[in-house]
Amino acid sequence: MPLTCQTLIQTYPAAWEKATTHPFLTGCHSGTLQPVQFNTWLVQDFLFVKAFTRMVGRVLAAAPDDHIDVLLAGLGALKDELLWFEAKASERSLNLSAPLQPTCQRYCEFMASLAIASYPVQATAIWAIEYAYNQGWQLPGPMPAPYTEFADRWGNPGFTDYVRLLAAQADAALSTASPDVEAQAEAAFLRVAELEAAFWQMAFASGDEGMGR
Ligand code: HMH
Repeated sequence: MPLTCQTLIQTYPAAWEKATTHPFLTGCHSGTLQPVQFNTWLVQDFLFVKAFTRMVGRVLAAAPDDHIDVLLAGLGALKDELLWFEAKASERSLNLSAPLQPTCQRYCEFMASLAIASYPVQATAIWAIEYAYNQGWQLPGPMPAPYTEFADRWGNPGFTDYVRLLAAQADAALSTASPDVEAQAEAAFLRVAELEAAFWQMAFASGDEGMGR
């Protein structure tokens, strides 16, 4: 039986749960998150999305003809998303040319390393990255202001459909993959899960420095 996205989720429920549930997200839901925590996430996620956009561009270059349309739509949405991040940062007077924190840096390096991976591995990673936010922002339930629009960006029905199309494309690519490529796709999925959990923790922990905690 070929590897599929659904198999990955079912095989590694604990890793996926850590990727998609975190006190950062429940803190948004309950209103207990501190502004410094959210602002750190906002700036680092802008830097992340810039690197992710470059990754999707590279994957587009490797994609079969019938996968171009979905990836191109994804890139169109990312163009809008980068402008939206700039607007949100400006509302909060945040500096988007801040340095990457080590966890964000690690995630960006992982995405850069996928340039030499084969297409089924790349397609699996893109799906996992988008599905993590699609689930993570929705799982706590409706988010209060000012987080509503953030939850909606990755939880809206159009984005959910896009993630389903990404899963279908990853499944199609995996259906003819060798056992070695399957193993690489599985490793990429687990790496995304680990980096997602670390990314939430990076933002959640900010503000703790030098406060004796
Ligand atoms: C860390 N993972 C992270 N940020 C994002 N914006 C997404 C996934 C979804 O694109």
